[in-house]
Amino acid sequence: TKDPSATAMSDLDSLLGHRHHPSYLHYGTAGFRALANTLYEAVLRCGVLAACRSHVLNGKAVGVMVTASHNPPDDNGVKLVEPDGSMLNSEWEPLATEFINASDRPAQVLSKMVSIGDVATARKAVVVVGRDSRSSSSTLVDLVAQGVEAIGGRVVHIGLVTTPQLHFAVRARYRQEPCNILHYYEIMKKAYHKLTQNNRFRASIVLDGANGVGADAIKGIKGLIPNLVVVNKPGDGPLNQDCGADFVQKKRCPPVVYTSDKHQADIWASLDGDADRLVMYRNNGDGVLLADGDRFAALVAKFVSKHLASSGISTLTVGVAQTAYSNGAATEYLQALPGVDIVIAKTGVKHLEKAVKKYDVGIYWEPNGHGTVLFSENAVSELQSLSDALSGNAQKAAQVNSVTTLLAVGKLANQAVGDGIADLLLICGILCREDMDFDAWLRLYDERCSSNMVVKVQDKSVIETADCDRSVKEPIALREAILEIASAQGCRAFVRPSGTEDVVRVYAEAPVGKDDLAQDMALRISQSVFDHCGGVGARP
Ligand code: G16
Repeated sequence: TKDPSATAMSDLDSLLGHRHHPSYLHYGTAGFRALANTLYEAVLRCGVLAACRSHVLNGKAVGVMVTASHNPPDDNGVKLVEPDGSMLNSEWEPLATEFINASDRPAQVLSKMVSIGDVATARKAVVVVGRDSRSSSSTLVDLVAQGVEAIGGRVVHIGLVTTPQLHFAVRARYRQEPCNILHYYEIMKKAYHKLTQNNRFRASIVLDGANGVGADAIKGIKGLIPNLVVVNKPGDGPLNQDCGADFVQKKRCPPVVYTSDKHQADIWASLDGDADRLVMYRNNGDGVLLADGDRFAALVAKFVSKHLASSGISTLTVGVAQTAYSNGAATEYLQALPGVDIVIAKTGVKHLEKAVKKYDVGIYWEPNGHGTVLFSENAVSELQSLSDALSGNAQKAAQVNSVTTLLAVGKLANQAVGDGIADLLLICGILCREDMDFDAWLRLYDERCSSNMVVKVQDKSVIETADCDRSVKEPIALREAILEIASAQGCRAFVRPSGTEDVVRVYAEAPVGKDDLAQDMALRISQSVFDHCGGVGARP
């Protein structure tokens, strides 16, 4: 008799064939990303991989999102989501990289983690698949499904969704809640009303949807923010081009609005292509006064720490995770908040998520606008028990108010991943409750000047970083150049290879009011990167 496992492996090898994507792909900051038309084979294999992951987790549904988020329209990507809605288990990342790149007998690679024959015969793997609005996404979804089904797994299609909606749906299924997008909106609406205590958010907002799926998804919360106008919807212009959260945050300038109407509002906000990031700003025509992810973290941490103190619960720990990009002034602000720990993590939500998981209330935001606040099971149950115990106690109204508020924050914030739409409601809800306007929010601290640049090099992997990307280990000449360029008082700078694009990112920070210095440092460091790491194209 034939060994079923060997048969399944050879069948799979012949389906997967030979690797033909042009370059070695890494499971990077947010999964695999590249030009969409180079990804077919990798995406098919991701379907197989996701089914295997679900199988080893005893048939719990795993998620696959087809998106390249903030990247240009011709790119696409794929990332895997664990059954509880978190990012793919980090032990599986190297396996994913090895499997996707194996040019010969790829099934052998997988068999290190799982017996392929078992997956195919048990037929219990379930994979929930979603996609963003890119024109290439439907084809890639079909390939994911083909990969899942090739080894007997079942696909649950949730169609066109934001990345956070996919994470939410996978987590909901795990918790035996309805795995659909209606449920997502219902939970948010209820929590928003609790948080605002049914008060109206008065300021007007123009929301830039980056010409992506977020501009459609926001319709689900229609009416919660009465003066909200959405611009840059799918089809208005190219995805993320000269608009969206990444553009506004990096360039510090307002988005292009692709329709001819003129818009004015108290506050502007930009989502990115798959709506997992949000930044807010005052738009003064040629520049912006930006509330980036650091400001979100500061406002949320201040609010949470105040309500924890007045809830009377002293046992819950609070941690805020930041990255190398976090502004020094934000770090100092957070350090001064009572009972709040600060931790630094490598760039990438997957690292921040891990860094705050040990806290009862874990707050993380990257300055690029990607973040959320996570409440542990323990935090929710302590708050819920106190809420039950105090129910109807008029003498403890302030305490009840704080407990109810914290529970609402934990429901409104996406508990799986950073979510631009949930974050918009969370920030508006907190501003409303605190009776704060946008300028008062910006006054929480004076941001230091910073500058971001990107440099193209032949091979970005020649750069090795240390200390959560805050210093360069290799090449030594680059390391020394950065130390020298950023040696002035109150300055710092670093470079790191991007995990989502084929570029090296450069960041420089200088004291308040020294914008020219920050820009000059970023330029000189970009030139060093170009000189020491094989720059491509025009020297910066
Ligand atoms: C992704 C990650 C973020 C990360 C960003 C940039 O964002 O989810 O955590 O900050 O890429 O990463 P890198 O600097 O390595 O290119 P998105 O919105 O594209 O999914």
